[in-house]
Amino acid sequence: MSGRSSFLIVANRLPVDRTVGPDGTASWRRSPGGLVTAIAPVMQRRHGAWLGWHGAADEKLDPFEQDGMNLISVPLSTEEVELYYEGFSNATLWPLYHDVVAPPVFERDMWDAYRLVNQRFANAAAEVAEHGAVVWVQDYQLQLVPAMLRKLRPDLRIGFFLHIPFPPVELFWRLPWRKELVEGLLGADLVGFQLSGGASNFRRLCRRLLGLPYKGNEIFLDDRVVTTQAFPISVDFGELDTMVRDPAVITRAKEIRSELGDPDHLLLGVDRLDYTKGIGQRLEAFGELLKDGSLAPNEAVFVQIATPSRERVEEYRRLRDDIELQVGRINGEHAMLGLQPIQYFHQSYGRKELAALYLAADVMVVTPLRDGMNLVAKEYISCRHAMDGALVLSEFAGAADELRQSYLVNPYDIEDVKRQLLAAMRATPHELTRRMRTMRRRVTTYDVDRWANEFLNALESPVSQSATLHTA
Ligand code: ADQ
Repeated sequence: MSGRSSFLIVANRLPVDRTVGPDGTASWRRSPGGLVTAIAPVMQRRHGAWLGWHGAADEKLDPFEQDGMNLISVPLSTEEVELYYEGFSNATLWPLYHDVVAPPVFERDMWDAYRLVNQRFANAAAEVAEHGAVVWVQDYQLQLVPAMLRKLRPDLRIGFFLHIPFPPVELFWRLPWRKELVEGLLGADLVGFQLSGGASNFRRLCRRLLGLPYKGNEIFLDDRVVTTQAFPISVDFGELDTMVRDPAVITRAKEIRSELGDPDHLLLGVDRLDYTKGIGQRLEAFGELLKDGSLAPNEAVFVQIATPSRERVEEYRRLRDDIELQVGRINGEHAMLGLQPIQYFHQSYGRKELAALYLAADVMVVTPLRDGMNLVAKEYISCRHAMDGALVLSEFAGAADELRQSYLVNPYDIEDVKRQLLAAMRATPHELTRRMRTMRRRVTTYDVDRWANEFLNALESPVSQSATLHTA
C-alpha cells in the first residue's frame, strides 16, 4: 500500500487475525464482528485505511492489504502490552467506566505507557491522512488520540466513538489524569456514545472539570464546537438472518438440542469471560431454581459459553476460578447420571456454530452488571425469524434501552432474575411472538450499517462543520 488516505479508522486492533497453516505458513484472516462488516464497504468506497496493532508484541510490519482494506500496523512492545493494554486500558479504565464493579488500579507507569502509545497512534494517523481526511478513532484505549492528532493535523475531521459506558461524574472524578483524558476526547469534532446517558455524563463532566458551557448536544470551546451524541451500535442483522436459514446451521441446531438430551428448556449464555457480564449472578439464580424445586433437574439445561478473555489480568484469572467452582458446585448438587444442568465451555466458536446455538436456545440469558450495548442480545434477536424464543436482559445493558420487550432484570436482585427466568420459560408461544416481533423490527431497522452511516453523516454534516460559535 502506498500514498495517503481520505478515510481512516484508528483502533487498538487491526480487523484481522494471523493464522498459521499446517505447513507453517502464516496468513491473515478478517476478524469476525459487526464493526468490520459495517466499515469495510466505506473503506472500499473511499480508499480508506485502518490503523491498529496486529496482535503480536515486539514486531514491526509493513503496511499490507487484506480483503480490499489497507492495513497499517502500529507496533507495541511486550512492556507496552502489559502497561498500556492490560494495565491502563483494562485494569484502570475498564473497571472505572463499568461502575467500578472491580476496583480500578491507578498506577503512574501504566498512565505513562498509555500516553506514549496514544501518541504513537496519533503520529501514525497524521502521517497517512490526506489533507482534510475523515479520521474515526475507536474506543477507550485511544482517548488521547483526538487531541494529539488535532495538534499535528488541524485540517482533519476527527470523530471518536466510545464502545463502553461513559461513567457518571462522581466515578470519573477519581481518575488522577481526569483532565488530560477529557481534553484528549475534546480534540474530536464529534464524540459518540452508545446511549444518551453517556453523552450527558460527558457534557456535565466537561462543565464541572473544565468550566465549558454546553447547549443541547454541543460543547463550546474557545475556538470550536464539539458535538456529543448517542449512536447505539448494532449487529449485521442480514448476515445472521441469512445464516440461520442455511440447512447446515438448522441441522446443527437440532443436533445441539439432541446432544443435550432434548430438554424442555435450553437456556444460553454467551459472553467474554468478564466480571462485568454477570455470569455468576445468572448461574446463582439458575442453581437456586433447581435447589428450591421450581425447576426439575431434567427440565432445563443451561449452556454457558465463556470466551477466554484478558487472561493475564489478575481480576480475570480470579473470575475464571470463581465461575468454574460455581459451575462444579451446582452440577455436583443437581446432576444425574448422563445429565449435567450446566454445560460450561471456556472456548471460542465460529460464527456459524454461534448462530446454531442461538437458533437452538429457548431462552437467551444476558445479565451484565454494566455493558455499553451488548451485541449478543441483538445477535439472538437476529437469529429468531420464527418469532419464538425469549430474551432475559439486564437493565444495565445498553441494549435494554431499545429491547424493552425482553424480560428485563436487575442482575443484583437474584429473586428478580429467578422470577424472569421462570416467566421466560413458562411464556405462551403467543406472548413470545408478540415480544420477539417488536424487538426484531427494531434490530432490522437499526442494524450496524445504519449505525456507521449515522455516525459518519453526523461527523461530516455541514451543520457541525460550519460550527457557529456560541457566544454565551
Ligand atoms: P464486548 O464486551 O466484547 O463488546 P458484546 O457486545 O457482547 O461484548 O460483543 C461480544 C462479541 O463477541 C459478540 O459479537 C459475540 O458474538 C462474540 N462472542 C462472544 N463469545 C464468543 C465465543 N465463545 N465465540 C465466538 N464469538 C463470541 C464491547 C462492549 C459492548 C459493546 C461492544 C460493541 O463491552 O457493550 O456492545 O463492544 O460496541
